[in-house]
Amino acid sequence: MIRALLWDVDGTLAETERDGHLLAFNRAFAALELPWRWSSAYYGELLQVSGGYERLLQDLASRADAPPGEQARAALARRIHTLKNELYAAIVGRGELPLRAGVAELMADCRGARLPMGIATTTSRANVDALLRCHLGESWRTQFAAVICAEEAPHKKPDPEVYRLALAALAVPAAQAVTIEDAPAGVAAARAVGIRVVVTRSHYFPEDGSAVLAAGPSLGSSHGWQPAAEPGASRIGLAQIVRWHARYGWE
Ligand code: XBP
Repeated sequence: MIRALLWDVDGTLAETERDGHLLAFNRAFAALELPWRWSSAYYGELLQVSGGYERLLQDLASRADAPPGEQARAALARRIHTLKNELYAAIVGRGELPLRAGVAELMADCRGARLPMGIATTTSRANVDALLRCHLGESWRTQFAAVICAEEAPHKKPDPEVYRLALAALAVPAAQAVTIEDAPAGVAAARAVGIRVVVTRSHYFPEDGSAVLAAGPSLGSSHGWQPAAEPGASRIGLAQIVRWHARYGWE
């Protein structure tokens, strides 16, 4: 039995890394008259580091033209990161970042079944607010029983803190929750506390999920899933996730 469905945000609800954060980082560099630009391939490598601020620190540490001292680099990273998040919110606010296929429908399934939903992300709360306000409206927060972001969980994925806090807020045991994730760090964080994971592969994380409930290309299609989804279904709905969860319980 499932008693809660959790959602990761970046890459899972929308292709936020490719179509939002990367653009916003590069626009922040330009606005601050910094000569740096991140390519899509390089950003893919930087995504090994969770957290936009931490990603900036990692990049600055390898640049000969970055400020030499640790404190100066941290201050610059803070400035860039703040501006990046403003520019990200602007991209989202203009409606340029659609939800991934099947996301709105699965949320509607949960609401229809009165299944509590939670957000478990280590992105900043302002970014989550911008994205969900745009797609679910001003009162988006009321649709989620728990919303845990970087502010509550500063130890970022793969640290399990965010999932531990989400389970506590939902008051649901790990074995009765399922989370939707795209990245190995998120899968590791959820699994570390015993939450079963459905992986929707994303642009930067196209690899197969291992040791997960199911992995596939998109909630918007029943094709390409492992284990296979019910034939004939047009998308991955709550009933399919409940079936995968039940099957896992028997093995
Ligand atoms: C994704 C992240 C975030 C975003 C950028 O976390 O690592 O850092 O890339 O957001 P999750 P910030 O997969 O848990 O959603 O700049 O706010 O960190």
